[in-house]
Amino acid sequence: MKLLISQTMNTKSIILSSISTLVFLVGATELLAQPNSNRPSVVSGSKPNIILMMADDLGWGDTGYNGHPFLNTPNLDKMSAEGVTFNRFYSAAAMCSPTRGSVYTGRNPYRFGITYAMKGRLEDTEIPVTSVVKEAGYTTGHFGKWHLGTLSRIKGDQSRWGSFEEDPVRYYCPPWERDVDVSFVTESKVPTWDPLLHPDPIKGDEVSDATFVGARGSSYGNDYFTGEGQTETENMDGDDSRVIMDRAIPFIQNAVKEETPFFTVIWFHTPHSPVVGGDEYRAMYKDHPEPAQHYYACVTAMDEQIGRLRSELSNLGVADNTMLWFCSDNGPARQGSPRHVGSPGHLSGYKLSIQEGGIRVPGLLVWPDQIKQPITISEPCVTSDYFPTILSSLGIDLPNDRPYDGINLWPLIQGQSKERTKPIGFLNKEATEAVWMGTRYKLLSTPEGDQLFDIVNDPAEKGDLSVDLPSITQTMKFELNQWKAGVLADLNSIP
Ligand SMILES: [Ca+2]
Repeated sequence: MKLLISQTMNTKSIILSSISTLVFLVGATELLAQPNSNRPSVVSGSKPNIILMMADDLGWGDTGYNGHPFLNTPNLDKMSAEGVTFNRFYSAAAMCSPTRGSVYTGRNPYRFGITYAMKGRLEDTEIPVTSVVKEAGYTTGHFGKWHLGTLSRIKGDQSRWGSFEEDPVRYYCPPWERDVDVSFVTESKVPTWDPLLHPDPIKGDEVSDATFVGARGSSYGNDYFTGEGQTETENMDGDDSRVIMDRAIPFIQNAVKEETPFFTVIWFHTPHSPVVGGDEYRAMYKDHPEPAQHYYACVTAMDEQIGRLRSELSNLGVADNTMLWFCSDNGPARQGSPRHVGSPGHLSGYKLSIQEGGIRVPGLLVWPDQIKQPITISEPCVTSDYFPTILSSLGIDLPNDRPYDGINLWPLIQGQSKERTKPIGFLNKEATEAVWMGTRYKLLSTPEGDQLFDIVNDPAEKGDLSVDLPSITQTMKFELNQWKAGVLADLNSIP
């Protein structure tokens, strides 16, 4: 089959053919298309709607269904009770932008230069999932955080730092130039309550958070864009998750009205800093310290909007034929603010660490047409898997001109496969630390040496087995080094 993907920004158009453009790279077998038997049966019928939701810095332990003692997340709990709960769902990185890049591309973010926040962009040479589904007849929308490039070319705009501030033209990459039909997006973080305005100063916040310096009620400095030079200012009060959902739902309603399958990305800012909770939600946690109330309040407010979305899908009669995914982009933040009280649950480490607490996050899927009863999957799965899994569900072969780090998850979900077919590689901010994640063992490689953990029986990474199990350690180290060399070669090839 042929898949024609036209890039709107540059003149480049990529024609992919499963025969003519097969390029043999390192690990070419991983480029082969998934057999048809690994697809859900829906591919022969109507096209399912697709919604990808993601929280920002929500920890593995920050949901009721994962055992939080008092945080109210009834709608996430309901998704867990009805669909697939991924016990070992990983963000591709321990921080924001890289994970987001993996969702759009199915590839490790180092392959295309998004190695940190405000660094890199969704390069023209990447194939965004939006381009693929648009080619398949979908209408596409992105609502909330973007973080995959600048949204304006103006220096000094949008509270930037790093590469985005140094060269906003080089990193200009808005969703409307990546086959997103309807955008309502911010370049980076905003307060989780009254998103356009500076909140009250947060006592104890580190002064290094420059975007916090501003009088209460003054402009926070980040805008919601709907197109080039177009920003929205109306209906921006209160809970930011509501503000986002107020745009996502009309997009879905319109798609249903026009009988067009929809692909919707909803990336909440919650519970990333500035963490601000509304009074009515804070009242639910009045027995807790004031800084913590804000965190729990904004998470519960986000959960409420997820419930609102599910009700709307039911009202529109499309809930059964919609796959609705949820995850977080990295583990909970613990630095910078007394309001950062997120929980990694029983795991060690936090955001920015490639210990489990920094990368293992809540992972959920409901799709009533295909998933009739609750399932728990304990194999490792990762945000890079969305791309191949979505393509498989539409009957589209993976492009075969580049390596993909993600795999098609349907065989695991449908019980045809009991084990993940290949390990997952992770790199930290400077690629000084790396992880090779297998089904049972996790190799953690740092400048101090290599550690091997039985991650099934020791999820808190307390007992290093590298001395006791030298053969497994050496094999995993060899595979990790091979993978890392390929990824860094891709990184170094970016102009
Ligand atoms: Ca994040």
